[in-house]
Amino acid sequence: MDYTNKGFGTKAVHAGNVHDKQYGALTMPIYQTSTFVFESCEQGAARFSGQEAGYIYSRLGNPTSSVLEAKIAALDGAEATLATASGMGAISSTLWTVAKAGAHIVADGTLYGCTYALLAHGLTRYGVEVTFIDTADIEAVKAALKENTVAVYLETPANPNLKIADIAAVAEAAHAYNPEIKVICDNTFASPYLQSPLALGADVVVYSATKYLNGHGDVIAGFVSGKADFVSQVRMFGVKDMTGSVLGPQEAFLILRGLKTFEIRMQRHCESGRKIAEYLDNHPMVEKVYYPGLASHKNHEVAAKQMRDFGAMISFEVKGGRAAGSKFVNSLELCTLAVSLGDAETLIEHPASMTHSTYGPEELAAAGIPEGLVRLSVGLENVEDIIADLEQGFAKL
Ligand code: LCS
Repeated sequence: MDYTNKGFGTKAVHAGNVHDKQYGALTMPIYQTSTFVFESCEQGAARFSGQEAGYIYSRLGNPTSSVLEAKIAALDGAEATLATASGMGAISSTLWTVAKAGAHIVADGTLYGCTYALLAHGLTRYGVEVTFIDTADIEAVKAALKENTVAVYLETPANPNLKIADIAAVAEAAHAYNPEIKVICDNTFASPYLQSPLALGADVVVYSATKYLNGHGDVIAGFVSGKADFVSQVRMFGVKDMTGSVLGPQEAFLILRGLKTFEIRMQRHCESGRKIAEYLDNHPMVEKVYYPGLASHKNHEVAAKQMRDFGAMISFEVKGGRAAGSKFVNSLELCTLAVSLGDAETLIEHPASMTHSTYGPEELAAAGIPEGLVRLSVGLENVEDIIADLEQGFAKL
C-alpha cells in the first residue's frame, strides 16, 4: 500500500513495514545478525558491486534497520533515510561526507554542545574552515558564503535557547549563491511531527533519534534524511568508511516500537508544553521564557510559519541568575535533573554547566546562552503535576 497521502499517525504505524512471509509476524523481527549468507561467490560479488540488491553485512544495512529507515523517510518526506548509532554519528558521518581539507562550512553559533565542538574543535583540526554566524540573520548568511562553502549547518529550534531560523530563507540564500551547497538542518527539537525541513528547501535533515523519535529514554540513535544519492554517499562513505556509526537491530526495533505512539506522544508533549510555557511566562519568579509558541519570542512569526506546533522544549531564566536557577532545579521532585530530552519523563538541566559546557564563557554569550538558563523538556506526565512541582520549587526560592 502507498502511504504517501495518508495521515502522519498512519505513516508512523504502517509506512515502510515489511511483513514476515515465513511466520506472519505482525511486528518486524529483530534481525540480530552481523552478516548475511551468500548462495555463491558470484552472488556475493554481485551484491558488492551493486548489481544485485540484498544484504551483505550489517554495517551496510540490516532488514530491521531498513524498515525503520523507510518509515523515517516517509515521515520526513525524504527519498531516503540512514539510521546511525547516535545523533552525533548522523552529524559527523554527514559532515565527513561533505567536507574535506580546504572546504568551508557556515554554521550557526548556537548548537548542541558536541555539534559545536565537532565543528569548532574537531573538523578544523583537519583543515576544514568553519564560520559561525546567526542563521536567523539572512544578511549574515549571505555575507558568510564563499567559493569553497560546501555546507550551511543549523538547528531550528536551536538547543538550548530555542532560537528560530527561517529554513526556507536560509536555503534560498545558500542555493542562490551555489546550488551545490548542502543546507543541513538538525530537526531534533522539532521532530518530523512539527517540521519538514526538506519541504522548506533544506537538502539534508539530521536527528538525534535518542529524543522524541524513540521517546522512551532507552536508546541512543540518529538519522540522516535527504536525496537518495546523498544518503547513499553518507552510508557508503560517511558511515561505512569514516565513522562506522551504525545502528544495531535491537535499537532499530525499539525505535520502531516507540514510533507506533509517536503522533499521540507529540500531541501530548505540545499541549503540555504550551500550558507550561504560559505558566512560566506569567510567573513572578521568572525573568524570561524562551519558547517559540509565545508571541514574545523573537522569531515567533517564523516559527508559526514553518512549524505545525511549538513542541515541548522550554528554556527560562529564574530571577536571581545562576544561583537561584540551581537552587530551583535542586528542589524539584517530579521533574528529573538529567540531560537528554523528548522522553516520557520531564527532564530539566543547566546548559552552561552540562550540555553546553563545551562552550567557553565568551562563546556562550556570543551564542545567546545566558549562564543562568534552565532547560526543561516537558514529558508525558499530567501537566498539573508538572506545574505543581515547578510551583513548589519556586516556593523554596
Ligand atoms: N543534535 C541535537 C539538537 C541534540 O540535542 C543532540 C543531543 C544531538 C544532536 C546529539 O545526539 P546524540 O548523539 O546524543 O544522540 N542532545 C543532548 C542534550 O541536549 N542533552 O543530552 C544530549
